Amino acid sequence: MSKNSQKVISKCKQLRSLLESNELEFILEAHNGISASIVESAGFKGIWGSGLAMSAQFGVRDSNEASWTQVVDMLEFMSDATSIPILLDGDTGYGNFNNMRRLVVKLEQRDIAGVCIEDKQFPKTNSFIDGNKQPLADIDEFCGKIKAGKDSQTDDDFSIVARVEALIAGWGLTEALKRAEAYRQAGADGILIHSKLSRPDEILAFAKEWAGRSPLVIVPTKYYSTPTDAFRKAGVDLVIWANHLIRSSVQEMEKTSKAIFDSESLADVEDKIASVDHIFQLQGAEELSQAQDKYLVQKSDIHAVILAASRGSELRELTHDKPKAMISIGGKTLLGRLMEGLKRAGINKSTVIAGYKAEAIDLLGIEKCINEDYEKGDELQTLICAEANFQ
Ligand code: SPV
Ligand code: MG
Repeated sequence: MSKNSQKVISKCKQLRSLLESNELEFILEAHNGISASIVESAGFKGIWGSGLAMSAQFGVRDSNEASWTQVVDMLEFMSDATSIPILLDGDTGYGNFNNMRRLVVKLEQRDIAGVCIEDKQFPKTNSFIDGNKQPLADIDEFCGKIKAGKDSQTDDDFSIVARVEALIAGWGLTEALKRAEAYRQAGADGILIHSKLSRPDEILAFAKEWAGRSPLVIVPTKYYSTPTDAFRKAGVDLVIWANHLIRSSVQEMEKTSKAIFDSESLADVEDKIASVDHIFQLQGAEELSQAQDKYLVQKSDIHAVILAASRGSELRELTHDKPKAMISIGGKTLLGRLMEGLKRAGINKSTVIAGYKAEAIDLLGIEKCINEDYEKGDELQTLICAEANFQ
């Protein structure tokens, strides 16, 4: 299939397929543009826009201290940097049904494929901080929020996942199932059942009772040692690895900053960190330089040739050990002055043709050609020496 006839599958459709596929699927947390593109490069089919990770990278708490528009602005960078779908951790929807409606509209505008909202109250706090003290939302109010979100989406494939916090808050399996069923009936495209236990028992019990009524999503942060196959067998549809890039980058940043501080040098860290070229590559620098070649007519395309081969014997002893181009006037050589003038005119590439005392022409950053026959004083011949630099 030619490139142009390839059908691009919308991000909303891609996320919906992950939720509804018959395979167990996985998405990984990202918290900014570069981490999002790393998730995609690793091969993941989707991104979790984690509230914990995004608030952490802003340096604030996971308690709605970052405003929802700050979150959405960051998501835009993440979405622009990638071609896989993002499921936003939308906390409680940042308010009531009306805030939820506006959130969905703004997410669709920025090509975010779906949002997960949790049945807690605004402002929420992370489920792993005093989970059982956290008040849950009223079921009917939360169902209204789901309906309002579904009624606001313009793309049928935009997904709203309802996150059940009953197990986190210590309300038990029956309450969790009751809530999940109510949210399913309100129109949720999937149910995220969350747990803070280090064993998967309550999640597996939930999955058994849920019995595939709608796509089931889990976040095994605390029960991480459970073999993934157990989730597969339990009929889970989507696993969210929720915070592992922010945690790994924090650990590396701490190590690197301590090493640089302690050693007052970069020598020990240089080969332990990503190269500057790798950062350029992740930023897509290559594409920009191709685009520049295509669209930007630059003065720097102009290549100057400076003929500096002759001695300038009229200047006698002044040119005893250097060509006239290297005579200094007011602390600056003639050649240096000329190069500055070229730079000011936007001409950054020059070839200097040296001959007499060529070694004396030692200005930084110049490209030098030598005319061995400079004594003939044939300027055309001098010019020809630069021919190779114009291939
Ligand atoms: C997040 O990644 O922000 C989540 C998942 O909500 S958790 O932190 O496990 O609650
Ligand atoms: Mg969160």
